[in-house]
Amino acid sequence: GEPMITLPAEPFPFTFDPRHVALLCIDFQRDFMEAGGFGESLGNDVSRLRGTIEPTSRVLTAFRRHGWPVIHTREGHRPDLADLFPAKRDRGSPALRIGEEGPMGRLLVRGSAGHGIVPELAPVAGEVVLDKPGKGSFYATDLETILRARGITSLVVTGVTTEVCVQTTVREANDRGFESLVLADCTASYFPEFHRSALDMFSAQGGIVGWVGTSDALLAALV
Ligand code: TIU
Repeated sequence: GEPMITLPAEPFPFTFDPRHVALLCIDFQRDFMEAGGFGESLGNDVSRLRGTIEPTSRVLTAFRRHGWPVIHTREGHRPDLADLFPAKRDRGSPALRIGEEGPMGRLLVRGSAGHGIVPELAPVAGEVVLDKPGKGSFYATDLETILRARGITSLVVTGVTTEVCVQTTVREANDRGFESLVLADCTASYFPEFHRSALDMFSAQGGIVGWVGTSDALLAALV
């Protein structure tokens, strides 16, 4: 069989079995990354996230070349908003609330243009696309079932934003026994200091939540 793969990471090298790895692409949606979406409605500078697209695209290409599983998540709600807690709708005094009509359609509503994944990182046939109502990717989804059904034990994690949906997901994964390598350059926050702190929180205390690495280190280990 294929040998194990090891690459440099914090707090120590990350080793995974290529037969049991998946790439997680968390919420690379236009609503978070483009002007006129939900992220901007909260007062954020969405341009801060766009540097993730190029390195994540290279990692996606590598996973596709190897035929390894790719899972895309999207944060969003049913058109009738039946799965939207009032507290989530009302918090943050957004200029536009979830479900209201914006330049890219209804904010964070499944099926609207803004809810879609940015074209550069669009899913291809055979890849899982997972809709989730919360910040974590395990809450109220079948992600754990999908991973266990495929025997996946290791996750390479990319996505936005680092301290919100990425952090929640990686903590949820850790508690379920999955080992996560978070790629620092394939994740980003509207707040650079939160990005750095979240990454430090993953790898501190001997890797209490997971590992942190870079796309370059991963791609170098895959050749
Ligand atoms: N606001 C923010 O930083 N993030 C989110 O609301 N969702 C995700 O992180 N996907």
